[in-house]
Amino acid sequence: MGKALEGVKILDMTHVQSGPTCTQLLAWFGADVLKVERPGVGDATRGQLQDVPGEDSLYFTMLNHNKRSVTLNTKSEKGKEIFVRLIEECDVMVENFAPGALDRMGFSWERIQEINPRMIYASVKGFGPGKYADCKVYENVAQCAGGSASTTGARDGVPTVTGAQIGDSGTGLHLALGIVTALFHRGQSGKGQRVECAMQDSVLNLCRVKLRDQQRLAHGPLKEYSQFGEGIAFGEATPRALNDSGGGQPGRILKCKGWETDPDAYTYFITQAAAWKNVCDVIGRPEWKEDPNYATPPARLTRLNEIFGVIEDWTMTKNKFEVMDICNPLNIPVGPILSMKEIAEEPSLRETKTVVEVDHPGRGKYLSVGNPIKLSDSPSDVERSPLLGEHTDEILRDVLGMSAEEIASAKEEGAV
Ligand code: CAO
Repeated sequence: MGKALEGVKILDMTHVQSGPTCTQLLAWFGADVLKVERPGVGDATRGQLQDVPGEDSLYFTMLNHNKRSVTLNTKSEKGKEIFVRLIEECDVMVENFAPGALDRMGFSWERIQEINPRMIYASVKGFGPGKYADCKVYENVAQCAGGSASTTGARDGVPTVTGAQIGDSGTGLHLALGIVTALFHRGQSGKGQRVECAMQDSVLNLCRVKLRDQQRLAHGPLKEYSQFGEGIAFGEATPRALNDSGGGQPGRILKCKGWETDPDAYTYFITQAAAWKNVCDVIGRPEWKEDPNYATPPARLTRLNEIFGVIEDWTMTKNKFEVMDICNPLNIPVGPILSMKEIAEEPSLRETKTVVEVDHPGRGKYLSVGNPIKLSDSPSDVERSPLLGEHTDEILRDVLGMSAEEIASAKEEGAV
């Protein structure tokens, strides 16, 4: 079986997390991703948060699977010559340098189009055009500027960033979709185009339900938020709502057996209207099924703290997996709070290759997250990340047709 993106060549000028997540996804789908790195330096994450001294960090290895690494000094004259030839040979160029970095190197979008009109040129930046366009941006800044932090955390606590890397990996995902869309379009038009994703925009896209709530506020309080039932007035902006469900079905994180000593002994419990009668039976409150104070969703909204308190009295008698086993067959949506340790050890995630073990010549075996997008006819096995410049000779020879002498001379000049 062939891979979906076989034959697509990606000139990968990405570093850190947002760009590399994008090109890693494309590599998993079969694209030939040529990661360009500065000679002797490479992607800064190779050396960041190192757990095995002197070896590529997990930060790097887990974001750069299935790629080939070529070292190239794109600021030297010879390096620029080689870079132009790579632009001629590739279908897509991806970068997430600080604003203007590639222009300063002499490779503006106009110049890239001149070299290869079929090129799809994809960039991640912190902000879109406007007054912040020149800013350097990292994950948490994007979470703050995209509306996530102001709507995450406890109402009376500080704005909070999430563990999910929605600014970096989230933007990488958006960019990957932009690239395959542009590739599809090129099939008809024959022309490349520019694809740009701002981290602020991507975070906001993932937070759109909070902008929904901002507009609902103009028409009255947000009744599914706990603070409504607690009689606390709403302000002008969508508030933080701790673990309240983001949708129309009230939900909370509740303690389970063992919570006193296990920080992850919790379940997420949703009182979906359709399953309400089953909830009443499970928690030993069958009378709530007919009681007008509890029988309908609107009646329950002012009593959520009491209702979830009673449900929690029940969940605390079971461990989080027992809660799942009991509720699932009754169509009550619940989910255990899984620790990273539990996820790493979960057999079903290993079976689907969502969690994979990878062998690396320097650091040995480590766990990674495989491709979460499964295509029925296009397998995507995870291959280890490349060492710095591991494929330089191979790429210069096979992709650009350079002779051994030319490669040796480029090395002598410090261009590769
Ligand atoms: N040869 C020669 N020079 C190279 C090179 C190569 N192969 N690869 C990179 N460089 C140069 C760049 O041209 C740039 O030089 P100038 O500053 O002289 O133009 C320099 O290396 C470093 O680029 P940078 O400014 O992007 O790096 P930084 O560490 O200072 O900033 C970051 C990092 C992430 C804040 C910034 O790149 C950025 O804002 N990117 C866009 C937003 C983004 O993706 N953020 C997510 C970060 S986590 O995923």
